[in-house]
Amino acid sequence: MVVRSPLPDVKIPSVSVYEYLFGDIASDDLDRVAVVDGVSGVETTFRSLLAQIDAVAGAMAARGFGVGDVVALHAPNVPAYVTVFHGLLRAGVTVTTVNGLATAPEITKQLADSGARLMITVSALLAAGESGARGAGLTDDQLVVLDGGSGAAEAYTSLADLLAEPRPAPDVSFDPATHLAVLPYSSGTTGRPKGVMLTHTNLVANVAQSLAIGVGPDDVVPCVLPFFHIYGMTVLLNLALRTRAKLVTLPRFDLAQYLGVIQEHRATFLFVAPPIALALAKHPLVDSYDVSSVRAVLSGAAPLDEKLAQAVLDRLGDSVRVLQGYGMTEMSPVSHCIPFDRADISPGTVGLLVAGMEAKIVDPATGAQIEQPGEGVSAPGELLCRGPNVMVGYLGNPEATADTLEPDGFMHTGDIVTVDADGVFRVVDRLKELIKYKGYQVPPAELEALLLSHPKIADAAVIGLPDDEAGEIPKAFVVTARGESLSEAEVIAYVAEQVAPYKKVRSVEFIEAVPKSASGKVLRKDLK
Ligand code: 4UU
Repeated sequence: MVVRSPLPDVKIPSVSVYEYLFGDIASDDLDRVAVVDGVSGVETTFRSLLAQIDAVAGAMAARGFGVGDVVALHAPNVPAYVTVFHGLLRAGVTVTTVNGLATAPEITKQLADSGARLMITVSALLAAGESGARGAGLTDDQLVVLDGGSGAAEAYTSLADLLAEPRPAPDVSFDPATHLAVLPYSSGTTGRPKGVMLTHTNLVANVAQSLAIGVGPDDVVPCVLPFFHIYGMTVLLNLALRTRAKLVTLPRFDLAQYLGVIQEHRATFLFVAPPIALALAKHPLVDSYDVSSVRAVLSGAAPLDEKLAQAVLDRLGDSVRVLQGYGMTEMSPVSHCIPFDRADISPGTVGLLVAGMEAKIVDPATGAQIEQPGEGVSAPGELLCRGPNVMVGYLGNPEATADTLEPDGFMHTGDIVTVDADGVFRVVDRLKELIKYKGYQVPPAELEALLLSHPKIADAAVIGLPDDEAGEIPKAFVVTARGESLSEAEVIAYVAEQVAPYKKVRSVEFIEAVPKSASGKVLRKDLK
């Protein structure tokens, strides 16, 4: 049986992201504050945001960028991110969003794979951004440094340069149902990071579907989860803009600064990953700040333990709603959430399918479909989802696309779930190899390939080890080459030099042989 969303259908207009977010903005909203820089306090109204988006779109068009071009955006959460991201989309450009923690080789891979013709970075990330871009063959005039114009970034075009040549936004036309808005990278259910093809309609649909979360025009939303990741992009950036909430940007997570922003700006809706939920529940610093303005905390990107959800409630007070959302980059990302007004749903669950979504639960061993029970809870099985927010496929990778998307449109999530008679889902396990460190994706296949490139390593496998603070930490099992010797510290250092910090191997065990199936697949369950 297919489980359908119990929520009323929402209208998904066939328009661009820009048109959906801003096309019908009320004149009363234009002078309201859209974005606040959480560090400097500088405010941007909707009027000024729209003017800047137009100017960026115009400058991009004047430089020859439009439909068919890919531009990489490599920046932390700053107000300029909002302007540039939407300026690029408005110009018809496809944006590939790059993790601010990525190393130069990681950036090079993404730029080359996505075919990006321009790299937009900031001076704080210039070292990795510059060498990553050069590695992919980009020249200096294909690099923009948003806050450039001085120091090491002197030579590069800056955002001020782009805004100083006010040109009207170009007239671009494309079919929102097929034109790619963004190419975020995700490893999906297996292998290395791949470009996830999301159309304008995918992003529009997912904002419309996420309205159930309950963000509104009176909300103040601190944006500490990164905009480059699909959670930050859809649920923070786009949902908050569409609902005319106020965004407060924070470039990195620092608990004191985050709490300070909550207090100073009277934040109401917190979007977090489980490690921030843990800090809100347990950290002594929370007592030193006034967080009484908060009315909801939504956790996503990794499992939120029921007890931790309760601890957040105990700390922040019973009138606060603790919610959970679930999804995947490949679903733009939200497929499930606990709607704000459904206080009957436990925050230890991921709630209901969002409007317009369908799900199947399948026994991974037999392929047999598991039925939704008339009462009680179903048996666990792999979740498959179908809906208007599901990706077109992986860029240039038809095999991975075919492995993930069924011909009937259902997509494999690689997560094990149960559902009850009311349509409430619970994520109980992960079938796929992906490791989540503080909600960040760590693809084992990528670390295994790196380990195998070490001359003293004959074979290797990486799994996620449960960890109270991070959720999971990457652990490597290493087979040392014959006659060689290697220490745990050497292995850790070798990986750490080449990957973003959150991907570091944090524990190593030396073994005789990596357990594998007859077909050569690593038996990760045996290692666990
Ligand atoms: C157990 O992390 C994301 C998306 C996060 C998101 C989605 C809807 C946040 C808020 C929201 O409302 O995307 P990816 O692609 O980085 O990682 C996807 C994987 C899932 O397949 C699952 O394994 O991250 C895990 N995951 C979760 N696991 C995501 N959310 C949850 C969750 N519980 N709530």
